[in-house]
Amino acid sequence: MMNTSRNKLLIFFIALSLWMKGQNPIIHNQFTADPTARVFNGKVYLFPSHDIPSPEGKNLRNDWFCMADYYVFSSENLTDWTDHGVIVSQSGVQWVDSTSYSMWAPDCVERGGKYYFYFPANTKQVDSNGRRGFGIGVAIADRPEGPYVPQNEPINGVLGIDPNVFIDKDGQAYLIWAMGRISIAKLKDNMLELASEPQEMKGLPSTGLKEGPFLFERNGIYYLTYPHVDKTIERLEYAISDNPLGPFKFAGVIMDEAPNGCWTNHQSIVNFKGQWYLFYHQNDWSPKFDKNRSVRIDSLFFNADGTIQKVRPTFRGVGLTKATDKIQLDRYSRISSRGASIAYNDTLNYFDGWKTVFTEKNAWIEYNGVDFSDGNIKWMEIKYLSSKGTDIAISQNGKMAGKIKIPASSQWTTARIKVSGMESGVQNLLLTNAGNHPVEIDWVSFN
Ligand code: FUB
Repeated sequence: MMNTSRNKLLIFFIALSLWMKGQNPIIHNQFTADPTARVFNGKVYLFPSHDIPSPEGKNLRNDWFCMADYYVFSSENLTDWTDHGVIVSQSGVQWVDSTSYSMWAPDCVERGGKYYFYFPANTKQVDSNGRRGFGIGVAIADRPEGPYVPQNEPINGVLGIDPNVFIDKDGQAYLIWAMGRISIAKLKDNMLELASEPQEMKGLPSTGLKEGPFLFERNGIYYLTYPHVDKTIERLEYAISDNPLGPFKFAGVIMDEAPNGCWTNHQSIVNFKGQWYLFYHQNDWSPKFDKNRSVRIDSLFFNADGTIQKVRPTFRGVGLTKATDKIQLDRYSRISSRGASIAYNDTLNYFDGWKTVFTEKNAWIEYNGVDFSDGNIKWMEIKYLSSKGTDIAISQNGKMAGKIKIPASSQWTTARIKVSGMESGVQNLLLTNAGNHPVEIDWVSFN
């Protein structure tokens, strides 16, 4: 009895520790890539690839993608993410070469109360040239979190990566995948077999790699989105049609090439509670190796004619942050052009995150969407380093709330400082270095 309660308590604390906070990147405990987001039962479920550094002694390239399994995450508010753990791994699927670490971009859809998880991986079987091609497999569950039971064989007649399943309004399901070009075929009602011959999706740019298809429908327009190497690295583009089978017509760029040079990008687009979101990836936790990526979210908007407005990648991402949580100002929504910058806390451990660095008086940083509705704020906690100390001015929604003194400290210190005049409600929080000396800030929090 004692043990059962203790176990329950342990599970509760483990579950708590698995909560991750919003801001970009959104998952903080591992590398994640190729995000497929789906809305199931009022929550957003994220089915990403799981990049890892190549393990030693496995005869693997250490400059290439390395993925052994899939995790699933869920969120009710796009800010707090729960990690539900591994759902499928290369050692648990009969047809997968369990030494290949090739579990690339997946997808998951619901049909008739069952969840169908589609994933590519190298097959055990070799072709006539001794190469192992990519098959696409399916694992089935009763709940989005799993447990998932993989089929013993990959889908017959499909060789490729980046599966995407689209179910149209008439109930017809389609499987779309990439392999040099982007192909589509109808799926049978069992969601496990092709119901038509694969055909190339026509109307996309004829040169440059295209992969990562994600098809969705809005107001009768079918949007085929895909990463494309137009110049040297991938950008996100889309083409439109009045039929899921096409032909499609190139319609524009959704997101330009990553400013940090990440070679790949990969997208999904969902509507959650009336707002459209773009899920994509860059390599924030691994700035020197772009095969260890991390998932981000930004809001996406349509023009009145149905075209998609270009999305600018942000650090701030989406969702509200509670004033009582640690507010990572370095995931800012705006920053002053002089005297303010961000830097990694620890360049030997990028997962330790970032800090805000103010080197000049009047440098400022703004973090929008802070929820102060928890009540009467009296204190600000701040983790900082400032060898001479300084003053910090705090504004909410452009209105000065007050100024606090930061005592000198050459070590990272967490100080609890009295504040007054803080408004409740959702606020854009802006901190200014109002003193004459530099300061570095890891996070702030209010209570
Ligand atoms: O994650 C491995 C591959 O990189 C994916 O399958 C592609 O879409 C690209 O993101």
